[in-house]
Amino acid sequence: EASSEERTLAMIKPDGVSGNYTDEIKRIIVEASFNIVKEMLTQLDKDTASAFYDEHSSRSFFPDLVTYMTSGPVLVMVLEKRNAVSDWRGLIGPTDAQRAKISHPHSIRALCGKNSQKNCVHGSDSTSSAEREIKFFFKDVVSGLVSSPLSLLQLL
Ligand code: DGI
Repeated sequence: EASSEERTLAMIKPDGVSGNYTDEIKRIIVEASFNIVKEMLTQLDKDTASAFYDEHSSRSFFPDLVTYMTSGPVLVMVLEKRNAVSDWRGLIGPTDAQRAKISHPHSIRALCGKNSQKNCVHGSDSTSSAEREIKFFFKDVVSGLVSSPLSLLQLL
């Protein structure tokens, strides 16, 4: 029933888009019974990538992470199904794609990730993260009022 549906934020990161994995990943998404309710192809700038990963801002890998995330277009999607958050995390596999190839060989990160940074896809890690991240990318179209460059892209 509709009330048990849950939403999560998924992203195909720059290496996934440039490596032409978008169609295969979307096929996996649809076969796993997710609905793709919103999608947006966009290029993250430094401020946007930094804000998205703000919780990691003190980590040593943060500058490299921001450089990577701004290195090319990303495909941002809102996915919907029952247990969307944990089901999508299960499909993408562990953060380190090298590990994923061994422990979760059928996961998406095993398919197209390279290592713990270039790991091809993102998934919200909790329902509260999902809510924040969906708002982060898709909040700004209210009653036809456009208030940010991101939402302009969304309308194209
Ligand atoms: O939720 P995840 O993406 O699985 O993992 P996370 O929230 O711990 O980290 C977010 C992103 O930060 C991850 O997708 C890639 C990057 N990252 C995490 N740990 C490392 C890392 N990048 C590098 N270079 N080294 C790391 O140890």
